[in-house]
Amino acid sequence: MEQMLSPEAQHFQEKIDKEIKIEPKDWMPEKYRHTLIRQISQHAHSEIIGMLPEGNWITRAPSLKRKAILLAKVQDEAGHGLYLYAAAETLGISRDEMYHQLHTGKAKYSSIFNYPTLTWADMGVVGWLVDGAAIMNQVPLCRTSYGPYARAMVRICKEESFHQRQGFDSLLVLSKGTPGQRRMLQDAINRWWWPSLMMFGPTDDASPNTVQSMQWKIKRFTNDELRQKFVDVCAEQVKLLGCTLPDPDLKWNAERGHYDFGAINWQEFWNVVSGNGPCNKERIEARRKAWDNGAWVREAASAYASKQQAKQAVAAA
Ligand code: BYC
Repeated sequence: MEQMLSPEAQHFQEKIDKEIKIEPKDWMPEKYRHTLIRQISQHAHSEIIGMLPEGNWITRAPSLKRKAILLAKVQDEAGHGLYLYAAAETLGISRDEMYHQLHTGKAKYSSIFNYPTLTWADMGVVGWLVDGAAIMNQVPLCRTSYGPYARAMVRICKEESFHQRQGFDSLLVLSKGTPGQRRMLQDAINRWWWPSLMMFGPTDDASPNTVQSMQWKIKRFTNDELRQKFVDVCAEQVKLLGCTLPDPDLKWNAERGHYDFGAINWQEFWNVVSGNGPCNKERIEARRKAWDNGAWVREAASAYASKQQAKQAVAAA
């Protein structure tokens, strides 16, 4: 039997169906608010944690040009985190609470950032595959039903596209380099390929949130649909690098009009998501340390703000 919706819930779903954006002061089901806070805050945390594996290479980039590009990219990720935290705040959660959830392990962030960046080739591969997967997932989010999230995503996607292009550009250079550089490139692809596929989340039949999020148009494509698009694109792009993807089952399927690909190790995925990946502890420790070391800045800023307020109150009296 179809569930009866309250008049507000009915009006809400009609707006979604007509592609009218939901704005912060509009009525929304509590579960919609909760799902958005979960997804947007996890997305913000991923951007901020994502700075760590890349920051690892700023001091070791092979030229001034590559260092400047990497520095700018890492700064962009901080900006993305800030737009997203601001979008989540419009739903009634404070930034301090979101940070607390991250630092105590209550909130997730993308599994991908729990893998180490071992060589310079990893920086290019992260740009190509990780930013590439991020764009595949995030371009549809520019049309997500919640206005502040959709608007934040427009700018983020422009910057992510640039990141992806610079990653591929640096790999093209390596691909024309010495045999050692080509080996380093293939090794980085081998290590990042499968974790990149895991970024899209569990398969649709194992994804508890997809059906409702599609109905609310928070998500515009399912995890498996986006993963397949990503495989199709990468299977062609890798040829330009003269490299291969580490999947013996990767094969064009003319009937489906898509590449078939091998089985993903979901045990590894859940292991990483539940806190036991190669770098989970190191990542959270780095964020906690940054939070603690920044305490004096937060205290000084709020002391300054109270002083200014007091001054203004005296002037107004
Ligand atoms: N890692 O029901 P599901 C980036 C969790 S890119 C960790 O399918 P949903 C960047 C999921 O949260 C990366 N956890 O969930 C790129 C859920 O747990 P809870 C960030 C994952 O939300 C380059 C459970 O598994 N991008 O930031 O419908 C440089 C069941 O999953 C993962 C975004 O966040 C994962 N890979 O779909 C720098 C994009 N996958 O919360 C930075 C926005 C799933 O129920 N997010 N889980 O306990 C989304 O599009 C969706 O949230 C997802 C998951 C497709 C990721």
